Amino acid sequence: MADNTVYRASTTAPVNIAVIKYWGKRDTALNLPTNSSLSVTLSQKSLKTHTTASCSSSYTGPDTLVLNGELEDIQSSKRTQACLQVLKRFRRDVEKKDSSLPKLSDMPLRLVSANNFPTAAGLASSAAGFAALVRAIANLYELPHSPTELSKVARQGSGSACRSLMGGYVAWRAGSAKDGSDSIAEEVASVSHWPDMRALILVVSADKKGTPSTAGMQTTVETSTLFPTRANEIVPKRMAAIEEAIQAKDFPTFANITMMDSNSFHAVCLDSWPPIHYLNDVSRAAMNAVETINRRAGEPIAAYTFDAGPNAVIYYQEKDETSVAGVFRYVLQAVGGWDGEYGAQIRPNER
Ligand code: 2P0
Repeated sequence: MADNTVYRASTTAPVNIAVIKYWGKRDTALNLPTNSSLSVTLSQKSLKTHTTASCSSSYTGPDTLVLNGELEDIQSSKRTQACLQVLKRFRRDVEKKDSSLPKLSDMPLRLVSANNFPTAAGLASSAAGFAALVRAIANLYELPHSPTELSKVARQGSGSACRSLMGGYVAWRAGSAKDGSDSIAEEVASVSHWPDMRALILVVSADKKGTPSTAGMQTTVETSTLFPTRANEIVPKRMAAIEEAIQAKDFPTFANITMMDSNSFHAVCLDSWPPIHYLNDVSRAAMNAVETINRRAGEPIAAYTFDAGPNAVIYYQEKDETSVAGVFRYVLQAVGGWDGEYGAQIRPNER
């Protein structure tokens, strides 16, 4: 008799927001970066992807993914296929070792995924998306692999996804191996190490971004004259310095490096040809507000950072909640840019 059992696993994955930005690939097929990066994983109470993976021999047809209620074309997505192939190979290895296990690796997969925030609006949706996809299938297949091993799989889906498999403060080491074996994510500090850290997300626009990251970073690598200095000289120094600041819970240093690296990333975008613009007037108003807050405080108590879109993420410490989050509500209401939907205090997240 045919076994029609449906095997199923669900998971959620958090968004991460980089303080040292990933921008540029040295290998586009494997998603190997030109420089290391470092991020903070945010609480899943506010921003997350929920994914359910199931498989059954009663399913017919190819593997499918429904994202936010719509069927995605994953057959022509090389990145998704790369992730699925590696995970199926891992499962086959497990099945070879124990022949009593069901042959899940031969069954079609059904993936259903939903974000609780705007997709592709520069809020790292691909990071949470691929991290959730890899984790859900790894759970379904009961794979014994560590988060660092799985980070290599998620990286092939979307570079920044490798950082969403861990909590707290996460470094993605660029590595140097051609096959990407040393391009991995690792936790540099847990959330409990610096429990006062907060992030304020200002959704300036929930529209899809103008220049997708993958295309944008290739343009930068190919055309920006400032980029080699950023990738080879500036970022390695900043990686070391910000890791030290995190270990020492030195917020002023953390803040200065975070803001400088965001500006450096947007500078190489502007230095690309044709130029890439992600910031808008509301973004610049947010930067000015942070500068004013820090000037009044006499030291950095807030740090802005912007990804591939105009939305601002402001890092600060809980003790400065009133001086930072309170001021933002007021300033952005005045310029008409306060959405408020995600203008909540967000804690970093433990995996
Ligand atoms: C980051 N970003 O470090 C940087 C900062 C955007 C600006 O990672 O091509 O979606 O899928 O590897 O991961 C966005 O790039 O790019 C990104 P792919 P991804 O978070």
